[in-house]
Amino acid sequence: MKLALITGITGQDGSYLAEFLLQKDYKVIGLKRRTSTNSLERLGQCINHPNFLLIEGEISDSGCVYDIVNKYQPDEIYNLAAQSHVATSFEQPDFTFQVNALGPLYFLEAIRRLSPQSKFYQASTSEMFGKNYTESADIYDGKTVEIKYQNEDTPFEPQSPYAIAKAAAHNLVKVYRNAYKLFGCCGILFNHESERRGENFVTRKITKWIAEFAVWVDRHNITYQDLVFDTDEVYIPGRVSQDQGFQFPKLRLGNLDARRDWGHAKDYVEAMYLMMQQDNSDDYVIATGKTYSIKEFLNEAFSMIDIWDWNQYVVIDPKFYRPVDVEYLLGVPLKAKDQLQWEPQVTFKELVQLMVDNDINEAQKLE
Ligand code: NAP
Ligand code: G4F
Repeated sequence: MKLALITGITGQDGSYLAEFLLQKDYKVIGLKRRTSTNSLERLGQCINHPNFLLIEGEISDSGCVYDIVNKYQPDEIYNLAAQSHVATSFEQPDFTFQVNALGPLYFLEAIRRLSPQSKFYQASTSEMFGKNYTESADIYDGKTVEIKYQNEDTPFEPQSPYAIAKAAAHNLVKVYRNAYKLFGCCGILFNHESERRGENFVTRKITKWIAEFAVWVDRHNITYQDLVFDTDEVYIPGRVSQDQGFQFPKLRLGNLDARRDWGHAKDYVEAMYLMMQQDNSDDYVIATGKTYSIKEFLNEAFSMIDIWDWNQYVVIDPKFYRPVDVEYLLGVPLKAKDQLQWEPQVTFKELVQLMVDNDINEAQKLE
């Protein structure tokens, strides 16, 4: 039985990867940091599994990382723990760097010194490309069409403390791979979402708002045509506007023009596993090959509750703009397709539908 250590076990990817590896008959050790409240919501399917062990640890504490690697000598280490919110990294750059860059370094050192047979996976990110992309031209219907994309050969030009820290970790893995012949691979994953996505990432923020709004409309037995629009709220006319029950705050967002390549997290954790089963370690872009703007995500998500013009439900709030943003991401995962036989299964439309349906179910359970 193979032993895998997963850091970031309480996160979106950690929980899906743990389920995936348990199904493959691994023994899985999940590392969580100490928190004062329970953060095990995503681990419902693992927590009582006989081959699952939850341990406590902090990846920005070198001694802690050394002890864990030394004690368990895992066959595979998946380092998914991170301060993963790009906007937060502008507010907390020091903390972000400690967790996202030094954390992986401590694992690499621990492996080199204490457990050199352990394979290491690092959660790299498309954010490392920053504002950079590769351009090529193709002929379609006799016309020249410009294509902009990122793949393993596109140089990084990171635009945030988050991306700089991730790029540092990415390069460290390369150095340890070359210098010490460790098995260290990096998945350059483009955005991936799910029903378990954190609620302050844009997709989940949108689907959760839509679900709660749809349930609110339903509970008041009204139609969208009955509603009145204020600057910040939507409300039911003829009712006392100060009464919270009859008004609903609009959805507040920042930059709607940025484009992302969004896939489903379940597909992406399978790619992590496949990278670790190769004879030689390498880096792979994991993406869908399609890009959509936040506006297009809004179109799709609002259409699922039969709203075709969402403009009057959304407020642009400068608070959600970043000092600099990554405007364009479209990954070409050809290397993963050729070498790992990996392809994404869930389409953009299916992803949005899964998230909206899940959030409507959740909202209906609320009082
Ligand atoms: P997530 O849901 O935010 O999960 C992050 C995990 O890291 C959580 O379990 C968190 O614990 C843990 N963590 C944070 N700081 C820690 C620390 N100091 N010590 C130990 N654990 C710590 O992120 P995700 O979406 O699953 O992403 C997984 C990894 O992939 C991250 O490294 C992220 O940067 C990277 N990535 C994500 C995407 C994406 O689109 N999802 C794309 C590319 C790369 P708490 O629950 O206690 O906060
Ligand atoms: O959902 P986001 O916060 O994801 P972002 O910044 O792309 O980062 C995610 O994907 C990365 C992979 O490329 C991961 F490495 C990272 O860990 C994380 O999982 O923002 C997406 C876009 C941005 O352009 C942002 O400016 O949505 C825009 N946006 C507009 N309004 C918003 C909002 N983002 C958030 N979080 N909240 C808003 O209200």
